[in-house]
Amino acid sequence: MSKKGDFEAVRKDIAKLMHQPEYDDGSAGPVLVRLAWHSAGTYDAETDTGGSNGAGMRYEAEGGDPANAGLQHARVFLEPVKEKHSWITYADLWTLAGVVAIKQMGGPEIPWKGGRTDYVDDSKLPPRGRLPDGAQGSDHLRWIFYRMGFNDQEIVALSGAHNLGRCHSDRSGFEGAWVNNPTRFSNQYYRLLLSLQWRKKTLKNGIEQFVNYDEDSETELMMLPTDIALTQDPKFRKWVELYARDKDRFFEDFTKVFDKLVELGIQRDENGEITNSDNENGGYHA
Ligand code: ZEM
Repeated sequence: MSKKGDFEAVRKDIAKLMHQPEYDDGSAGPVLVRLAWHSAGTYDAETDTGGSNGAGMRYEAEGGDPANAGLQHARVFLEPVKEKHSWITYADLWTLAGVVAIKQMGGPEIPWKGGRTDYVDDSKLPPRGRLPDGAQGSDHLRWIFYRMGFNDQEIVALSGAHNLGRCHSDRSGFEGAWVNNPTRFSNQYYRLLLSLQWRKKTLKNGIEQFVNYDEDSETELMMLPTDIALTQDPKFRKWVELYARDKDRFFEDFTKVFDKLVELGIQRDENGEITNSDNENGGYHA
């Protein structure tokens, strides 16, 4: 148990659980980043619903969304941290875990502020279907991410998270990793998008993805149709080209956009206190 508000202590314990020899590529990092993203990526700016506040994924309505398949692994990894630092809310823990994981995997230091609550306001529950579908193209990406308030540059910068982790046939139906070292944060994803030949492959389950087989290393890398769309749409492509050649610029832009992602729907006063968390006043502790 740490003192309430000692986020440093929590960060240390998250960093300690990163190494998972029995799990994917030996690391909990990528799935923790995906948990943070999916907890926040339900936001809808127009109705001010969804977002990381409330940690709605603990409940079936959101947690059972097929788009969230596999994220229970991330939540289970974090459970001992929650037990030890019981004062932290899940909404803070999940977003902080994403930020710590990115740093631990060699990525940038992303600013992070706490204060989210775990109170769920029924009227703000996001409907299913708000997270992107990898089988789609650029229109779909714009429709999903503009809803959250992101622009084309931000969509491409956020997609750089696909430097990390892999697809699992029993979760999304897609299969494989985007890069050779999927636990090292870098701009390799953009470089491979542009430098390799990607051909369409239909998996045994009927799902189509793009693959590149490298004879020398005998490894097959993959891209989702939405990843390939970033190279085919000229407005997206110019950012892919920039991030492929300028890693520092990618790190800088990724930092800003990931910070924006985990703050979606959260209003703070000048002291950084969240002013719109539903807690005692109106929300209920689900
Ligand atoms: Zn992902 N993502 N994502 N993503 N993602 C997967 C895995 C990971 C899309 C998508 O369909 C998928 C963002 C954006 C988008 C991560 C981070 C971020 C998988 C594989 C799919 C299918 C899931 C599986 O089978 O386990 C689509 C269509 C996106 C639209 C652009 C953004 C934004 C992210 C963070 C900023 C990460 C880290 C993973 C790897 C997870 C893991 O378990 O290894």
